Amino acid sequence: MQPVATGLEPVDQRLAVFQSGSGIPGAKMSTQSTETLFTPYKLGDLELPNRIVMAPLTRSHATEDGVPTPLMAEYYAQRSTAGLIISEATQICAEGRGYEGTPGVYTEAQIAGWELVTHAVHACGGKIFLQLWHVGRISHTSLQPAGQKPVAPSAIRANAQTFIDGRFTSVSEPRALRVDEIPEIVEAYVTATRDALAAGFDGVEVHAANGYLIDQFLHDGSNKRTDAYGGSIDNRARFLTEVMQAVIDEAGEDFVGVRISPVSTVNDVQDSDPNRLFDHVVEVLDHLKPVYLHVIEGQTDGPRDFDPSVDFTALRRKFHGAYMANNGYTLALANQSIAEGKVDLVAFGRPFIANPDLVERFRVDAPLSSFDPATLYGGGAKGYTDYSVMEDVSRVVTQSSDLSRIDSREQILACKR
Ligand code: 8OZ
Repeated sequence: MQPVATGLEPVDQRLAVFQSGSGIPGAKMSTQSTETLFTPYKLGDLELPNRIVMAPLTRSHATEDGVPTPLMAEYYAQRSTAGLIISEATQICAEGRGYEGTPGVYTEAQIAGWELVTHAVHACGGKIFLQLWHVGRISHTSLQPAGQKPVAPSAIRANAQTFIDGRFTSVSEPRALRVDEIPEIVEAYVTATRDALAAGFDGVEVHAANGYLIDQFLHDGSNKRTDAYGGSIDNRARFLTEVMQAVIDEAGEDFVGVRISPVSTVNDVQDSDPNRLFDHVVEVLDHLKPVYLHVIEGQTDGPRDFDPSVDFTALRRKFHGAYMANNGYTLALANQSIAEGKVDLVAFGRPFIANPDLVERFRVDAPLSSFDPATLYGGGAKGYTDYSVMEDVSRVVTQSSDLSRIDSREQILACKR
């Protein structure tokens, strides 16, 4: 007899490592509340029904022109039970593009495409922020306007790769931005914010993590400038500060979040003193008062204890707004961290790929499905909008004569919650 394909594979082994213990060295265990991932949360003006955030996930399903498609609207709507969705990283201008298939928010067609997404998510009762992105040097001349060099704080090529024509390719050597070009980029963040809000987003998140442009300015390995944007930590944080101030001036502080990755070395960023750098960055951000601080704890998509010299609990105490934690959280660790008051919101990335109903699965502590790495980037509906929800599984299991999956489009139209 053939085994019945339930669509429910074992819980992702990667996550099991973090199942026990707080994972944060030196964390206090004393103040314990009864709050959990399912305790509603007031984020600025928004009433979030739960603390489960869908983290930004690059899936490369936009058109060649960076236009979000109806399939993308379906994908996000399927995941709208998250307390908040943060969109995949979205380039704010043509020079900010570093990969094939990533969306933009700088043409009318792109903005109209995003409107489909926000309408679908809102129709299903969800909330969604747009992640604003400029890749800086993590790009290739073939992806840049007129085949130009990508721009960066300094003309230092990253030891990193991008994805072009279905293959990994080394990124190109960038050129250093002239100081008079920087205000234009800040202005592009402002325009993108305005257009995002016009497209119906509930807010925006500034991507200052993972070795992209803002992070390249922050780190002394990639920023060798001798002007007001390089040298001291204060100077290296100037670009982030200007972008945040301008975006907050446009949207209002309740509608702006920011994502950082203090110890991650992804995309070849290094710093001689990450502790001092991010102490300062968090102090600056606290002063600017974005509604949340989204922190990738540890190495991006890697171990949480990658660099134990940075104490995330201490970093969290410096920021007085909402603290959104990310990276390798399980249901147990998330609930424990919320109860201990260490975090307010928890962003889950990869678990949302194969579990569109992650919120429901967490509610009943159901096993999680694993995603297919072959369909992580690009392609069509397969491995994107066709992952099972729990009802599908119970239907498959209870009506063994009918093994077909419920059409996911049907699920969205019904907006089962
Ligand atoms: C994976 C592939 C391409 C880009 C990030 C925007 O790391 C990304 C990204 C992730 O923040």
